[in-house]
Amino acid sequence: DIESITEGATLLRAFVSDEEAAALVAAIDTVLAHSPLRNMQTPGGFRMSVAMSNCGQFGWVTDRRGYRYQTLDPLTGQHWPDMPAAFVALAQRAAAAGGFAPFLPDACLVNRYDPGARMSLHQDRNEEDMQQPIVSVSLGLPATFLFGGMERSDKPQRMRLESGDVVVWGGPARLAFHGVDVLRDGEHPLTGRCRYNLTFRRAR
Ligand code: MD5
Ligand code: FE
Repeated sequence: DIESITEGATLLRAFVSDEEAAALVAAIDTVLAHSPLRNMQTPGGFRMSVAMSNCGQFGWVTDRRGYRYQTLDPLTGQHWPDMPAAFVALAQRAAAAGGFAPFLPDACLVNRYDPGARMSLHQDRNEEDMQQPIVSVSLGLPATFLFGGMERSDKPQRMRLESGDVVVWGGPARLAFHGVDVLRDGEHPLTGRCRYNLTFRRAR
């Protein structure tokens, strides 16, 4: 089913079937075999609790020098692996359902949350064209997503995101503050003790 979160943001509950989800996790494993997960450093010197990697032409990275997109994986010195065809197809299908066709993602950030991992409130503002949406796909353990407002001080709305849920973030919601609450321990048949989130972006 399709739910509007706010203007420009659409929640597609159970958009990914169990069968498609299993294929996505297999494709994630292939991506991670080339560009492994790592806990990046923030510019302030903190280690992120979410483990990250990327696929596609550009990858999002952070280190002491700042946040940015780059074509090379700093861990391997190689290009990020190609975006699997199943990723691109899903991102385009979801963007269309959210009213943002055509969408040609050139970056996919792979986030893995282990129990205890969280993402503090932030805005995604390293992409060139803020008219392009971000498509976010949740797999595995459920999470409490924090959807804030346009000011960091706005009290966030809490939303449970489950495996197979997809959110298309565009329009005025594109620059809203958001985060993910501490992941609770659990076991999921698809992923075991973790949550994956794929975020599809148009970086350039
Ligand atoms: C996650 N990841 O669940 C989220 C999903 C990230 C990140 O936040 O930066 O890797 S993406 C959620 C998102 C993107 C753009 C705008 C908004 C939410 N929003 O307006 O709330 O790992
Ligand atoms: Fe974000």
